[in-house]
Amino acid sequence: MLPFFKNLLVAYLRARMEELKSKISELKESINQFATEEKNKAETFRIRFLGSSGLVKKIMGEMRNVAPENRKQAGLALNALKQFAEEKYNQLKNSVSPEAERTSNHQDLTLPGNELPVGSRHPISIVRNRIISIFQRIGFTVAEGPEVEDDWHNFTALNLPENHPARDMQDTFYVRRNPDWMLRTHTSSVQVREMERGELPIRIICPGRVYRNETISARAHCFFHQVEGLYVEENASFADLKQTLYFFAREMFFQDVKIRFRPSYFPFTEPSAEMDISCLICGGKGCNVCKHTGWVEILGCGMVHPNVLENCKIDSHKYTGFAFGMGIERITMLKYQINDLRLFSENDVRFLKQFTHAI
Ligand code: 2NL
Repeated sequence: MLPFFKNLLVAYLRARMEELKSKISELKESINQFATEEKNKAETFRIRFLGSSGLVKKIMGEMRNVAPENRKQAGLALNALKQFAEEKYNQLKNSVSPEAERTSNHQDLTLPGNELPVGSRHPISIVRNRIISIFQRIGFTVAEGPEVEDDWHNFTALNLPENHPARDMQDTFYVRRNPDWMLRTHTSSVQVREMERGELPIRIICPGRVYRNETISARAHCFFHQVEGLYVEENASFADLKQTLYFFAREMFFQDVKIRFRPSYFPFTEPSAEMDISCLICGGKGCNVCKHTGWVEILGCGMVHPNVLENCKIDSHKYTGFAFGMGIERITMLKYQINDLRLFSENDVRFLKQFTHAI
């Protein structure tokens, strides 16, 4: 062959070889990048690359165009490509689809669980329910009544004198249409209704929302929640009151809690007292919560005033009774160390979420 033609042929074959090499590396790249949303990944791959009209088969045919001295090199490269494609195929065949993985029994039980978006009870509800269940265990039942009350049930029957400050417009929300009506200022009104029914003895607790005309702050709100209790029977005594409330404090807070009673005054009880428990935070040593006294006040109580019994047509010579009242917000604040009353009515999810696992 003439040297000129020979050179031309060599250049041509060299170019074909380079072309084949770059085709091989392109194909290798697309094998590597192979991804599909199709269900049968491995089979899709096989048809595209390894099948009788697949891309690997097709590129094998290009061997024909390769110069004899390059055949070995081209053959090695093509075999390597085929092997690479087969490996990828086996890998696809053996890999488990995420769908299959999700439904298989072979799950990694050490993985953290998926958090379900569960709601939570309001802390006031949690504490109210606990208070109710403690008293239910010693024979009290729940009584409920209207939130809009008349003067008799909210004030007069409870021995509140005509000029008592609680009756003032400043402290009580009256209904404009009828000044005899108001939003109840305590759930004692429910207990008055119960005493009027005249079924004795009485052992009830009255949880519910009550209203006071206050400027809203960290320590006061225009509504809050109360649980009041009433026990009326022949021979009910102050000792019974103490033991009942002692049991309550131990169940509600902790078993070796200490209690003390301080004399107090309420128009509807005589004698009246306030009950303190040893500070939950410092255990009585003195801290900010108990203002360094070692004690925190949790409720007011006393023996039902004879006038109240008589107002409800109960013979005060035959029957005696004790009563108590506590603010659920106060108990909740002590129990969970919450320092602002407004948190209870703002419904800030960051606050409410913290009670997801409380019961
Ligand atoms: C407090 C104090 C108290 C009562 C509520 C009551 C009810 C009737 C008769 C007599 Cl029908 N008393 N309730 C008695 C003493 C105290 O509540 O600090 N509440 C948040």
